[in-house]
Amino acid sequence: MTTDTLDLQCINTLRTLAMDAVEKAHSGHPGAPMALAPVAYQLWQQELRYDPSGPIWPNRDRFILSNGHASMLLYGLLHLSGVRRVTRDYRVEEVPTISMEDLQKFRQLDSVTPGHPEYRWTSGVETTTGPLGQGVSNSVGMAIASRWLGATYNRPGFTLFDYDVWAVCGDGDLMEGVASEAASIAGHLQLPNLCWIYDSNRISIDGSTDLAFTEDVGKRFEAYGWRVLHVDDANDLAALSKAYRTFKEQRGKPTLIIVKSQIGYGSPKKQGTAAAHGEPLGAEEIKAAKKNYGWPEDAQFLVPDGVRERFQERLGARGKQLRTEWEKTFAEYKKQHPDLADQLERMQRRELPEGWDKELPTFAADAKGVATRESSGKVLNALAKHHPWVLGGSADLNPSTKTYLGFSGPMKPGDPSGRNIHFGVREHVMGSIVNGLALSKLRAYGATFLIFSDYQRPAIRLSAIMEVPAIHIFTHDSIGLGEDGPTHQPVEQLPSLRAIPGLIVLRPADANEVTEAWRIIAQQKSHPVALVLTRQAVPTLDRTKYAPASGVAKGAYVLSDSEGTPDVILIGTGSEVHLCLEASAKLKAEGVKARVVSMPSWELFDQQDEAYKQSVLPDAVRARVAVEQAEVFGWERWVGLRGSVVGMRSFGASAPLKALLQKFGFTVDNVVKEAKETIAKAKQ
Ligand SMILES: Cc1ncc(C[n+]2csc(CCOP(=O)(O)OP(=O)(O)O)c2C)c(N)n1
Ligand SMILES: [Mg+2]
Repeated sequence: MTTDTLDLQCINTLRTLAMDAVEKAHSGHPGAPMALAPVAYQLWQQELRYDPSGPIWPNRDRFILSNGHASMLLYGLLHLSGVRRVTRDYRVEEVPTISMEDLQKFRQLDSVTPGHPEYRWTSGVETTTGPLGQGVSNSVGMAIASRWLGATYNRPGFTLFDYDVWAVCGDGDLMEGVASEAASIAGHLQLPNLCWIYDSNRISIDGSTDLAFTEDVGKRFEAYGWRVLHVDDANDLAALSKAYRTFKEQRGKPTLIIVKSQIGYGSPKKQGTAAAHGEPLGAEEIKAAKKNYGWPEDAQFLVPDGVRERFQERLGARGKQLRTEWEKTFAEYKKQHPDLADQLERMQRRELPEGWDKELPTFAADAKGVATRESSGKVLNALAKHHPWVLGGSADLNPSTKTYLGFSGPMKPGDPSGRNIHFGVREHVMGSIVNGLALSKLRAYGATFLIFSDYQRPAIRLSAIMEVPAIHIFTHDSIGLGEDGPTHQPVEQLPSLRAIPGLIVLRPADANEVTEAWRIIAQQKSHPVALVLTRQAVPTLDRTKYAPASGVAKGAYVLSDSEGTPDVILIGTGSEVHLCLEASAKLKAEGVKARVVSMPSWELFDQQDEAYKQSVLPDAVRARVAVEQAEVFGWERWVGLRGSVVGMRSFGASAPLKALLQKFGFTVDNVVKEAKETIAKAKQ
């Protein structure tokens, strides 16, 4: 068999596997894989520096399928190239990540072939895609990571990091706003190692892109500072190769390759129509398409002889050689640069570097205190100084979020080693880039005002689904920010972040709780964190008088207690904890026994055993008052039906802080009043 015929057979295998799997599942998207099979095949076989037998080799090229609805294309590639399964503790097993049986269980319960590709669930999937625009946005984070790692860890004679990031995307991806943010910052940073391959089939779900998407995408990307290449036919392997080569040889800026394709290629009735997008082709149409491919019409899930071998001898052999050479280089590097090698080994296992916490500050008691954003800035700098792969930035709010690393410089197009990333006013892609950096094993953070968490919620959610320890920092966390008014005052954001499964929300009460919060953040391996901080000063509590801040690790702890069983428990978070303390003092003076609980994290508290939970919130005390400058939603879980909440039930208002606290009831008198009423109610 000639080379060309076998290549075509491999491509048609990818196509027919997708058609058969979608048909068997009675659901899925056959059309894009049918069209894109040659595009992905040529890339994997000719260019991708990837070793199926070592799929977590750190310098591998990253391949992202941003149009995640075409998941069967990726599953087919992972299957045919024999990518191995990797365990949660990073062991590569002698088992394929996707077996033939797995392909046949496409979209079924517990299978490793879910509807859209999921990182952590299926080895070989580099990021979770499906929400259009996210994959390409993650790719920018990965490309930044490759450059930063190279600038930080490569040494003369040791090129440890120079990998490329390839992302396949569709019309939908490029219609999404987040992809525009991503392309804009990638162009600004002149990322030379980033290549997006755009499946320009001029079809999306509603039909022709003439209905809603008619701009000149190429011109738009040129304006962003990208190189734009064109391939007029997705089946033209030589033209594809030429474009891939141009990307690799010319560099200097990111590359967009616009590939014209026909969705559902080969299907006589559905090719080029939206009908090939999101449903099985049907038995008759599949037969007809197979006939067009020169395929046995009745064969199902057929992998002809020679196909797997072809993947082995091209992608497999090249990848294995590159990985083996890299490992040799790394072994030598380890001898000459043992400290750096140690960092890289820990990084790859998501472990902490030696001495990471040695300068974490403790803050002296101070009644006037300091904003938690301020103390967080100090703690972050102290952490990052001894934790070399902590990096990040803000969405154009550094002076406000206090997230600048003073000892490092900005990341720049010509100098990718800076640990301060200026994301610009691009909150959404900041979240997605942070995810891309976290997927590259860096401890990345992005910061903005809590109100704008809404602008990056899709990325926060995905960091939780992917179980990556992304760090999302939010300052100006309540109506307490004052005069900027209700557009800037978060109300429902805190409860809505708490609703995201797996996300740890931390709202520390004072500077020492901030230190403890960062201690917890640093130790995360598979949970993203939202760190919620004040704009305004809060007292630094006297820890000789109150319980130590290490209680933060348990999510909630008794900060100050009454003698004997309390009449009421006041539960506060963040800036409201000191208010609870003041109220408890007043209650005490009036003969009412109050306990104060600081509850920086619901999620961490929920993970504690029953005995601990009871020790903090005993069933016997039903009079409980939660105090928090946020929508009250969800607090009944902790205060119970007899409890009450001093919180927000409306949007805020533009006014000086004092007036707002008065208006919305965040005063000692109001908390005292609420406590007494709750005690009375609980007795009924
Ligand atoms: C953010 C987001 N919005 C909507 C969808 C639902 N959706 C899935 S595919 C698709 C159309 C995508 O069109 P295109 O990228 O051109 O893919 P093609 O049909 O050409 O394969 C839509 C709207 C989604 N997955 N993500
Ligand atoms: Mg399309």
